[in-house]
Amino acid sequence: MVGTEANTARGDMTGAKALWATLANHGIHTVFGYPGGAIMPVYDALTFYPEMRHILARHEQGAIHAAEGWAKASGEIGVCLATSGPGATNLVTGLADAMLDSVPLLAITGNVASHLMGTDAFQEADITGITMPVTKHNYVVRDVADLPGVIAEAIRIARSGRPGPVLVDIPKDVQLAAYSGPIPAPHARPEMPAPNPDAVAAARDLLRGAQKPVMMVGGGSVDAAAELTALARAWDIPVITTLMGLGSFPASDPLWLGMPGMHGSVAANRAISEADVLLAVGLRFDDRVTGRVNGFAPHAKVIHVDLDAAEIGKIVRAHVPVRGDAAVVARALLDGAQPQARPEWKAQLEVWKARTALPETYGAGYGVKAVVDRLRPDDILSSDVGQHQMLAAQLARFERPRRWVNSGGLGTMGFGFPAAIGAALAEPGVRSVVIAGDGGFQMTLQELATLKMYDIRNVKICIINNSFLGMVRQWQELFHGKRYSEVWLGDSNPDFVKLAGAYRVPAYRATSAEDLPGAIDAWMNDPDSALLEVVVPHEHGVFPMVPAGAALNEMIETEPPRAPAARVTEEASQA
Ligand SMILES: Cc1ncc(C[n+]2csc(CCOP(=O)(O)OP(=O)(O)O)c2C)c(N)n1
Ligand SMILES: [Mg+2]
Repeated sequence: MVGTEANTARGDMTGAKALWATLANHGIHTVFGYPGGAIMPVYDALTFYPEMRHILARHEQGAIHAAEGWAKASGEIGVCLATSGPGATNLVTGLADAMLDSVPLLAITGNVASHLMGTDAFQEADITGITMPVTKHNYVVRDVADLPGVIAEAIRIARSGRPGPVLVDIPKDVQLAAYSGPIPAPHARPEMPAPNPDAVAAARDLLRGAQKPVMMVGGGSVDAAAELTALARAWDIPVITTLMGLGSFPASDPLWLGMPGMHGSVAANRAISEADVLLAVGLRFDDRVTGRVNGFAPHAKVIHVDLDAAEIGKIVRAHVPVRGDAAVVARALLDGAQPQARPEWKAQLEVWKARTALPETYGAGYGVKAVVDRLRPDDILSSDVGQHQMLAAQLARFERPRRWVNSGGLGTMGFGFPAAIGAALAEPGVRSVVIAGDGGFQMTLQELATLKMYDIRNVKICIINNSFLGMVRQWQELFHGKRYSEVWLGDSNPDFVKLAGAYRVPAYRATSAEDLPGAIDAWMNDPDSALLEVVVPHEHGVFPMVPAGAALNEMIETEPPRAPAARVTEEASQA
């Protein structure tokens, strides 16, 4: 038995050692975390498992976003550790993030000893109570005999079906207790249930009769990219990729229409508004995608394919519900594919596609485009949250899945940089590029130290510095009479180049279209991880934009002429 071998090689087996042995048995060799009193036995046991790589973040939020970045780039489960109380509560944002984006994640927390639980002991927090709504499942392990089995089950739950975060809370005495049982092997991945053949046949019939079909693929389609691409080409159906689905269909294919929703492309939003059949795969119709729901796809019969039955019909009526794995359903629909000549629909789509305004003058969009144009197909692009994120999603051209790492559902500022570190560790051979805003970068910038500590050399950080909480400023400009309220950062922003220097991370700066190419070259060619600050004008907006509460076909396609500058902005431009 594996447990017996481990006993002789590593001294007496304890709950804490059994935890590491179980992780190792599951092929897990990298974890992200931060120690503390209630998880000290686990950290002590770590010294007996040199094959485990523990990445010490500088904040538990950094650790969990790095674990998410690892998972989003590789498709493998991300693992993070924290101590009780404040350590555990610092994981909450990351758990909520992983829950909304269906990220397979295992979070392990220490807790106070069993006899102290419920007494308001030092650093005690009811973390299973706190995280119940933001985890797929969570556990308190009360008996050491259960510990390895619970870890194995938690990994299975996190990975299987629709993935998600699972938290296991382990009281300190359970970590220390002697363990004499076996170390479990991984659970076999459960077979996906076959989709209902009648539903597949009904979907096929709808596609056959469609005059204006469109396919829309989301985060649940990334591992079915090959099958879905073959399906779209075989039926000759144009494809829209949501923010979470970017890369599930190659951007270079003429059938690609871009991203839908609030900052989606003209082609994607108009196509949805005109379509007669919408084949939606692995997506949950987030309100940022649908706009006003009763104006969403008003002419379309909707085929909704999803693994999670709870998503089907939740927001948008599904005329043909198909519960199943995206790849399996795509293969089923590939049978009997009938490409049809639809010259009018194709011609209309080309007209809309031509209404893609690329940024021509120096600004946030110009800077983002200059960076994403330099990406190689294998490079991973992460982003933080805000205008720069929407610009990156609009302007990057992904050819394959799992190259785009962002916080889609929760919209977590501070996500991008630590996620890029996790992605860089998952794939040391590729460049892990992150685009962040001057606001969000300051939420997790302490992870610059993590880059240094592990000599991580493939992270390229780009900060689009518009001196504002730009996305909120844009809403205030458009919908609050340009009354700028608590969004100006300019005077108090750090010197980002000096800041990087303080962490001994090489840094470069561009302030104009003229010096941007040279700065990008120097930054990209630097053999180390490096930071590039792109200083841009303060007030560019992101367009197209569907105002909150409007329907997709009510989108504002291009930036409206500016109203006279408000007082704070005058101050800003003098700064
Ligand atoms: C943790 C968190 N707090 C607040 C917000 C609300 N929010 C969304 S975008 C944004 C502004 C982001 O500013 P910055 O990072 O500079 O990016 P920019 O929009 O300027 O590109 C804010 C405050 C958020 N998404 N996440
Ligand atoms: Mg900003």
